Amino acid sequence: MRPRVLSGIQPTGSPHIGNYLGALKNWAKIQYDYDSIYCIVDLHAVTVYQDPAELRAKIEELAGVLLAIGIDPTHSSLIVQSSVAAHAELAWMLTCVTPIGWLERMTQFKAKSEAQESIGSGVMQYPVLMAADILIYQAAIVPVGDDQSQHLELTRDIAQRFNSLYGDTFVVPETRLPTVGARIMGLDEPEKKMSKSAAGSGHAVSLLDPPDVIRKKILRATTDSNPAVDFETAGAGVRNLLAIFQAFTESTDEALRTQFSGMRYGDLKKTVAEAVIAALEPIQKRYREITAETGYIARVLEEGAEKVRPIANDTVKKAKRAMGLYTP
Ligand code: ATP
Ligand code: LTN
Repeated sequence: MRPRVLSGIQPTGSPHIGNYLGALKNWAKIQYDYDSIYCIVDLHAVTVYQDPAELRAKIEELAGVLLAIGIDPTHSSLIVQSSVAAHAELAWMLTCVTPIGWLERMTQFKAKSEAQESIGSGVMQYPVLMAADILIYQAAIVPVGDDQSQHLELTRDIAQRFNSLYGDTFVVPETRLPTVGARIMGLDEPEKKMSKSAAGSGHAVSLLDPPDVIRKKILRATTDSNPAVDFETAGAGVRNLLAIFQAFTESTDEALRTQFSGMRYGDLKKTVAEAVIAALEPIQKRYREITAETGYIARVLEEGAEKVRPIANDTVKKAKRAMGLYTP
């Protein structure tokens, strides 16, 4: 049997080029070599308040985008996390083997808990649920962006701890990062990672942004006080634009240097904007086709869930047995 791949994305905000270059592009690429399951993690989204009607709409929109970027339901299972109840069940079992200290150390937890006065305890449990998403399918490989590396390390620790307490139950998964584009930065704030939930209209390029919006956002991107590209001294903003271009066009380091060394920032931005527009055009076209077909997305999600439920239920049964929980 082919090794299994699992990854997830939250249905919050609009998926952007950081999500695409850090994770989604890889998902589409590796689905032909592995048994792949891709998950819209709505239970993770509600760790912070979401408007119910908006969340519902975002789940379908995201499913449409995932199909449009090339997730092929005849090769991969595309699922919504809450439609496979066993994720939440396994998360409880894993919660019980996870020391609180491990969760308090997570940088995402620290950032989220410092930003708000009162938070739901789900914000702390977030990485345990993520571990459940992965371990429940015995996934060997998890393709994500760099910001998820710490959560993946925690998943490995949880799997190893469970295995050593209760006997070999879970595959210990490996993180798969892209070589270029693992951490795309905000266009307006190149010190911060591009994020769906960040405020500011110039922060992220959404995968569904029309060409004139993409152009405007990239032309306004923060650079530095140099006039033109110098690979030795370029600041974070310029390095980010170069990374976006390289990841979209798959240029080699050498080709990138030849093309951009000494190029004025105005021209750099125009070149990057046109490359992004060209890469997103076929995705947007497919998105329009997919969403025009009534009922297609709902069908794909239902078939996906049906296909993976037996795998998830098997693992839960195995984990219950290992822990001595009642399994008739
Ligand atoms: P939010 O801001 O709501 O947390 P997000 O933009 O961080 O959203 P997620 O749904 O948390 O998006 O992440 C989906 C995938 O995209 C993950 O694999 C994550 O590592 C990757 N990813 C997110 N942001 C970036 C980025 N700026 N660069 C590269 N990869 C990213
Ligand atoms: N926490 C992840 C989303 C996520 C995920 C997963 C990623 C939830 N479950 C399982 C990989 C595997 C994020 O991108 N913020």
